[in-house]
Amino acid sequence: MKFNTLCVLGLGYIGLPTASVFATHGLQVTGVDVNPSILETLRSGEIHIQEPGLRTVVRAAIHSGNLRLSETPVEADAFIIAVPTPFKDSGAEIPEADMKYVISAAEAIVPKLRKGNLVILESTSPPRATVDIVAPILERSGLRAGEDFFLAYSPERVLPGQILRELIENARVIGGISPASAEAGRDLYRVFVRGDIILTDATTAEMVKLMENASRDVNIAIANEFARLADKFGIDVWEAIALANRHPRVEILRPGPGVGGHCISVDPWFLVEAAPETAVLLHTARKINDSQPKFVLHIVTRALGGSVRGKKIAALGLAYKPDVDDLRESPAVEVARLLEEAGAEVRAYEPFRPEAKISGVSLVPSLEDALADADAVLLLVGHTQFKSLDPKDIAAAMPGRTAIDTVNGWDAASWASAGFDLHRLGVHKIR
Ligand code: SAJ
Repeated sequence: MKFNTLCVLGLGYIGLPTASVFATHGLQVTGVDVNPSILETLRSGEIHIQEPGLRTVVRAAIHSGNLRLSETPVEADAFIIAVPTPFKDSGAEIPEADMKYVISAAEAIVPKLRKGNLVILESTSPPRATVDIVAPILERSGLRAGEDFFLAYSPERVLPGQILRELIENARVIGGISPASAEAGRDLYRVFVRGDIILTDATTAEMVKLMENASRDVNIAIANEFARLADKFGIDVWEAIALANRHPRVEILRPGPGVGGHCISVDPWFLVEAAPETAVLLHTARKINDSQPKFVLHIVTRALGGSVRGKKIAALGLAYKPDVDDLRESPAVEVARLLEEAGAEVRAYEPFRPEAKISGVSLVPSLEDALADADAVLLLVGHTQFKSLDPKDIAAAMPGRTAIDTVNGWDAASWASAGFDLHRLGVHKIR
């Protein structure tokens, strides 16, 4: 099948790069977003998200005339739904996926849907969403899914920071609600995808995405649990992991202050919510990773002699992982909040977002500001610039001599020789 026109609903982290790359590969694309301020930003030649290289591609797409922007969908050969699937704000122990954006996007397509069209859902969704939620809405058009129009689910798997490269190079799974739907999806993505395109059914494709991120969450949870066990038994977890990973079939990930971002810490809940009695391991992993900031609080409290009250702590890094500016679901933010709640005076410095405002956390605009009069320095994110700090410079910039490293970013010997008492997550000396 050949597609000439495409309508992409949702111009966020996935929709915007996807729409732009299709446009620069010759399709006539309409990018749709319900938020007028996003459209305004894009029209002015700027972008509302941070992603290397994206602004250039978006500008080229708009400049070529192939990418147009609209608040509502238009008729097209194919539609891609790439809207967010957040949680409902219910405060329940198991968060519930909020499918309202997917539902309203599908509803907006209905009046524009024609025989022979293709609709693809890319938003991360609970299992069976394509079949049980999207198909019935689209069939309100009077057309039958899989017979009159094609319908497929295709998960995005790009890594923030590498989106443009991975969009093109990664293998892509396309799950159709019929084999012909999957084939239609393949014909669309072939326009720019250089990686393998693998066809399956829609629910399998939904599960693939959730399983990928849930398995990473479980693997990080075990690393975090090992860090707590190492602390209990008086060993160095980093050394133990390095040694265990010499086994040819073992690959333990890195412990840290917890799991953040909008994917790994979120997606497993879609499975837990859909089958709480079955997804027991996934639920446990979520609880372990979500409680890791509390473990960090425990380490910091111990390092400061049993209480953080009134202690001035320079917290280095608030992003959810190294070398990104994304603060969503960040465990580092949670650690800073917990410390402030416990009475510490935290001065948090995030070099990628020095001006950010976060409730419950005091941010300062420079490293110097964070360190001046600090009793302790706490490394929360392994940003390259933090790992390469010279402990002698830090010693000169702050009065305290306590350092706490939650990501194994600092060399114990050089910090000790600069006069610091260095405490590391997962390392505890027991006499
Ligand atoms: N983390 C650890 N220890 C590790 C690895 C990561 O504590 O050994 C932490 C990070 O610091 C971070 C969190 O886990 O807080 C998640 O980071 P990540 O790099 O694992 O993942 P994301 O959220 O940046 O991107 C992931 C990717 N999925 C996988 O690697 C399986 C990406 O391919 C997906 O497209 C993306 O989620 C998504 O959108 O689902």
